[in-house]
Amino acid sequence: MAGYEPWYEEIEETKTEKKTKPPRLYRVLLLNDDYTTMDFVVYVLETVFNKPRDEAVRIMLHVHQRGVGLCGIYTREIAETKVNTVHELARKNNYPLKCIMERE
Ligand code: TYC
Repeated sequence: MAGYEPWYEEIEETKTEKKTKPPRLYRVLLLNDDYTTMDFVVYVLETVFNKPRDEAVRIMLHVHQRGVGLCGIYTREIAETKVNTVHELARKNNYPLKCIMERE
């Protein structure tokens, strides 16, 4: 085909791959408080963070004993959505549960 040079496309593709930076990642953390029930925290870890029951219990107990615990590591939009979902669920159920995100 006139004017079609397949080797040119390959060079362009390689350049694109090199320029694409990996997205920034954020840790999503749960904070302890004296009022939220352990069952509710386990429920949040299962439903919002997709943790199996045994891991959800382990994370909940870690937060209860140490004050803070890691729920997962996500890109910014996903981390923001998880934090908002936790706060919405907590508010609807009258718990003061707090969730924060921080740069990896
Ligand atoms: N400390 C709470 C209690 O004794 C349980 C709890 C665990 C609350 C983890 C919040 O992120 C939390 N009922």
